[in-house]
Amino acid sequence: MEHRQDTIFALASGGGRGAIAVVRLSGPGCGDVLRRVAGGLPQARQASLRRLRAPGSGEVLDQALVLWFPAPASYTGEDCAELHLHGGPAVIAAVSEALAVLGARPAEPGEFTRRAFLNNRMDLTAAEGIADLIAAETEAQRRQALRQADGALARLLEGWAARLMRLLAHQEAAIEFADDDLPSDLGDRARAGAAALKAEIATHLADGGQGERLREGVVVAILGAPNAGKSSLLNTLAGREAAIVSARAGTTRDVVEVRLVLAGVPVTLADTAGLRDAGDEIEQEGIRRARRRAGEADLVLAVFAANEAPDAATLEWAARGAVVVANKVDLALAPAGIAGVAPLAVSALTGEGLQALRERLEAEARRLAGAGDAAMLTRPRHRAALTEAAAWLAEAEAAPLPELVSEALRAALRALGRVTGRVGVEDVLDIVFGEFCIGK
Ligand SMILES: Nc1nc2c(ncn2[C@@H]2O[C@H](COP(=O)(O)OP(=O)(O)OP(=O)(O)O)[C@@H](O)[C@H]2O)c(=O)[nH]1
Ligand SMILES: [Mg+2]
Repeated sequence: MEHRQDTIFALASGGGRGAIAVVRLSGPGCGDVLRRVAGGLPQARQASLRRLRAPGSGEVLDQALVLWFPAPASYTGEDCAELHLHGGPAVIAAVSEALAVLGARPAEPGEFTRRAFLNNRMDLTAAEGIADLIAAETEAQRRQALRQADGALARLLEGWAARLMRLLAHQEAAIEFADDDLPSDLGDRARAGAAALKAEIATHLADGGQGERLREGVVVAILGAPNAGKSSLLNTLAGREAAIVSARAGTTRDVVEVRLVLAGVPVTLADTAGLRDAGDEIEQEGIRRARRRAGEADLVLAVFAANEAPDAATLEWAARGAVVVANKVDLALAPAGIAGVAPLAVSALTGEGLQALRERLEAEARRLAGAGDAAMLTRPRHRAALTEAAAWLAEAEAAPLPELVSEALRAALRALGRVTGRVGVEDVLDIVFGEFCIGK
């Protein structure tokens, strides 16, 4: 914040060689830099082809498309510019050098977006959405990030904040202007409003963590007895021989992970050592790792061989909501039900049932992580602040004195404001005076 008078620049496109490299600038010195390096200011928001020259020597450094975005209608809200250079490392280096000579400095990570936030071009959740959009690797992640960058979460939160602000205004009015001609049930209305808002926030908190999961990816662990065909299933789902398969029980020791995209959701599929009591110390360590991985996973695939009785671990995980898979149905029929649910009958060898297994995994991925098309909480800090806001609303609802209701509503508002980065309770008086015309 202390350096906001600086003019900053950075390579905005990826590193390495490319047809085009985009260098972006922001800050009060942008216009000056353009005049000196590009021979003048181009028309605002229109691409113009310019020769870029080194200050001093006047040597031509590149022929580039130059864009000029005067404040405040720019990404950062400051004067901004873009130089679309030829994408060679020497071009980028020479132009960067020229910009530095003219007094611009390299930007710090995230500094453009930070300035956009500080200049009220976006709230914190939109800034996070942009970071997520740049990091998005799958379709559902992209959708969720774009929605957040577009302000969907901010709008939800600001809607709640506006409601809360009115409740607070009513409550304050009831306290401050008790003798005036105000409706007598203002305090009751504030409490009822707090209860309704609390319930609404609670439904968003009860989203099963979908938004966070979609950002982070879903972890699915494959667990079961030795030789059940776990590694074979991992390989078919991954479409490559990621794990060693053999007829010997106890082949897999380490956890073998592959990354898949299912229903637009990034999924880490983890194959683990077959569970049994026998085996050497290496196998036993593998089994410990298997159990730990399953314990941390979002979903467990409990696999057993259809030609053998389901093992204890399969029965246990079935009871805990695992997806139960009977493999090797080319050798025997799968049992009708385990913990009351028919297992998915598959054969990693013949391919039977694998399409159904894949579809089931896609459905589970969607259930766990959503499709990215609602305004979701995507970070623990959103959840923490909303949990706090809901707690303060509960406090407001139950508070015995008007002043305490008021204080709890203020605290709830501050908690909400932390998520968007716009903490403000000053506007309360505007509402009080605007709505009730107190004192005219
Ligand atoms: N008939 C038949 N054989 C299978 C099938 N799936 C796997 N196998 C065979 O079963 C044996 C064990 O397969 P793996 O995939 O290594 O089994 P695993 O569960 O990973 O075994 P561990 O790593 O030892 O726990 C291998 O010989 C596979 O070829 C199947 O669907 N049908
Ligand atoms: Mg294995």
